Amino acid sequence: MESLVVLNVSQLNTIPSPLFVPSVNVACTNIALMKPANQSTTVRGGAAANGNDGERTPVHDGKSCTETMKEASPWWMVDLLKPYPVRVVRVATRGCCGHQPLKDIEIRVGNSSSDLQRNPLCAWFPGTIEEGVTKTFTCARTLVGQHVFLQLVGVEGSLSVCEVEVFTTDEFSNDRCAPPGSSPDVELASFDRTCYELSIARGGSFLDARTHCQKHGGDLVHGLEGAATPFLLAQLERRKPTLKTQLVWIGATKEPGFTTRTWRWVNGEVVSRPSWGKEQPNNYNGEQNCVEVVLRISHSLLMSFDRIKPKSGEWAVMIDFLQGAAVTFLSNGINVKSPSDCGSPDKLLNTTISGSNYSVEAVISYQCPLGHRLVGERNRSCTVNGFWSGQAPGCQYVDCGSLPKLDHGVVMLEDNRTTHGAWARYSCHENYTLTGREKRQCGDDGKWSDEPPQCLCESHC
Ligand SMILES: [Ca+2]
Repeated sequence: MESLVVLNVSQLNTIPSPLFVPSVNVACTNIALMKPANQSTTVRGGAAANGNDGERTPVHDGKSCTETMKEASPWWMVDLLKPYPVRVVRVATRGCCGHQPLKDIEIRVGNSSSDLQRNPLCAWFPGTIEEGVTKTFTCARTLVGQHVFLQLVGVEGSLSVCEVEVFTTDEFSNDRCAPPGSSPDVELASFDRTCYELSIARGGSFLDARTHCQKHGGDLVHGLEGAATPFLLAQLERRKPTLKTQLVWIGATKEPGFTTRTWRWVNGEVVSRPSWGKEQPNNYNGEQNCVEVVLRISHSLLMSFDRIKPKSGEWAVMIDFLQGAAVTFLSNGINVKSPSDCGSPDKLLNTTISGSNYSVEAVISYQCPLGHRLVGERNRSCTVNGFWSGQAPGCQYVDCGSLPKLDHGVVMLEDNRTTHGAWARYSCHENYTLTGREKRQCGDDGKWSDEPPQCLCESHC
């Protein structure tokens, strides 16, 4: 499964985009992969989750693509779990026959999960999209949002797609997360610029789990907060059929001692508000060394217990994913491969970039055509994370207009222009002296600098 995609957007572009015209290859990561998905209705095995399971096959076969019932303006949605700058969405359509092709599709990116029409429009496609193809849509401008919607607008029909990929330059690609010499059964996922390893095919004690994670340069998953928890849960949910076991160690233990109630993450920080499962922790008959936590966002997390006798007297925490017996585990903070460079930087219409060194710590600068002002930061640097700092600046055309004539003198335009950065030079006729500034420049605000000078009489005027 590819995790890093190099898109030459100018080749793939299907929708005219007035602002974003990338002329370079931009390394993008698919951030829709296995995130929570939803749709207006579901029929014939066409679950919303089929739309971002990483399989692009155009043959539905009752399980591979999404499908809604025939209805007015059907939609499909993915929750990216945090807002991302989104620019490219790629849709694999369903193959020939047996289902109506997509027609009049709209793609929206925004932060409203309930009122999809409130989200800004990324792209639309009037007419019918070919069957069994992968079509790339480029947002007219970069949109920052947590939810990406596809909708057949004003159409009475059934929405069926086989894979939707949402690309950003703002997230690690999984291949940056791979520990050296990792085996093929290691599943990687990245979120919020943190790499996670899902050791779904393994089992063992808390200590086994922790040792394994540390060998891979990380530790058992810890410090869970914010959207990282629903992210990991969604990852596990999607892998349910392949999980060796149904209980998952996470990196928290109770401090030793009978009276203490303090739980700590493996990095030493206190677990501030553990959300224990029902009747947990209980250390039933002194036979348990684990306690289940309930992740509040899912109805599928219920209590259960394992049968491992405590060895150390410490308790560890597991996500009780489903009822089960043995233990698998998650790891985070694994060694992220240090990137050697940031790849080609993105740029907006009209801008040019000087500097061709894209390695870490290199600085590039953006230029605008003559007569335009630069909007944003001129310079960007390649950070150690492998991302360019800040945002690509834009260019705005500025014209300060012609200047009034000067009494007893002349005003000359250098380069014969009145646009941004242009200079006007004043001079006086014979016997007159110039008072004030000799030169004025067209500035960012569309106005000439300073006040106009005057030509004052010396004598014999
Ligand atoms: Ca699929």
